[in-house]
Amino acid sequence: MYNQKTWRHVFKLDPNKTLTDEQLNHVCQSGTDAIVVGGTDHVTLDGVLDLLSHIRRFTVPCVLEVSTLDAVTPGFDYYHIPMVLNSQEKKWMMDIQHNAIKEYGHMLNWQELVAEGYVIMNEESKAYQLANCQLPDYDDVIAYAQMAEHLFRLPLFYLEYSGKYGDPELVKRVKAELSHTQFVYGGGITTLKQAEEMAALADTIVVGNSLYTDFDQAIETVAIKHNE
Ligand code: 1GP
Repeated sequence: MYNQKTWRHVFKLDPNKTLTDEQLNHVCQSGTDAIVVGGTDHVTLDGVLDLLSHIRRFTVPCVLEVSTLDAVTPGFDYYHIPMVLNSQEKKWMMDIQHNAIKEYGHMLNWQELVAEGYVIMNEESKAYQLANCQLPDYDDVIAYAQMAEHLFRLPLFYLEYSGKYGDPELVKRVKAELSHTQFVYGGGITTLKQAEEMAALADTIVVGNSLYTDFDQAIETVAIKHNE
């Protein structure tokens, strides 16, 4: 198994969005540490399988971020299970996961499951709206990070600004709270400069949407790894 703790740069591919085969090859061979498959809208088993079969031709580690049970399939290296800490509904923190374990627990390889403490900061994002989130202030976020590290001892804490570039000051404050829990930042990274700024503060950065809006610039963000 791969050591996720060392991952610095990750691309997230959305099964509901399209890249050409050539672009997908490029993503897989870019030198990124891993590819996460995940999305919010219209995530189907066919879409997930299409991406998986493409990515699996390469050696890059591949993770499914589980958003709907209907689109879960074997074959990924890891399965990230979001627990939305700032959702106002218990179901996004606990019940969906509980139902999944009840139904599939007998066939799961527990080593492949990784719980992510998720805090969604962009009110405009689909994930924020779907999970009926409440916008935390900075002290709230710090307390969530402390819960992830000290109370739940979660492997991952994910500060999710999906579609919006976050506040480096907050990212810095969160990082100061996390040492065992891996700190993942994602949201609005479109340029190498932004990638460098956030990678200097978080353990792992995630680049998603910009692959679909400015592919070449998105690929350039992998250069954070060469400069270290
Ligand atoms: C989304 O955190 C990731 O889940 C990346 O965000 O799509 O804004 O790059 P962007």
